[in-house]
Amino acid sequence: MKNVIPVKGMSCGGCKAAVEKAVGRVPGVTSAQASLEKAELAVEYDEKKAALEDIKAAVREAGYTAD
Ligand SMILES: [Cu+2]
Repeated sequence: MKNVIPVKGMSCGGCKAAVEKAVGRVPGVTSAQASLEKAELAVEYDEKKAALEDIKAAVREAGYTAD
């Protein structure tokens, strides 16, 4: 399953890396690519193991806003 989530609050490469790392740790996530320019996160995951809400929660725990 692929999804794109709007993420607010990323302002540099460190933020991008932090979001990707946090989401990459969610079980079932196979790919996480954040874009500073678009203020979004492209994520691929196994929907049997991870829910979109878990991914958003990981973004929020890292300190950013996920719609
Ligand atoms: Cu930053």
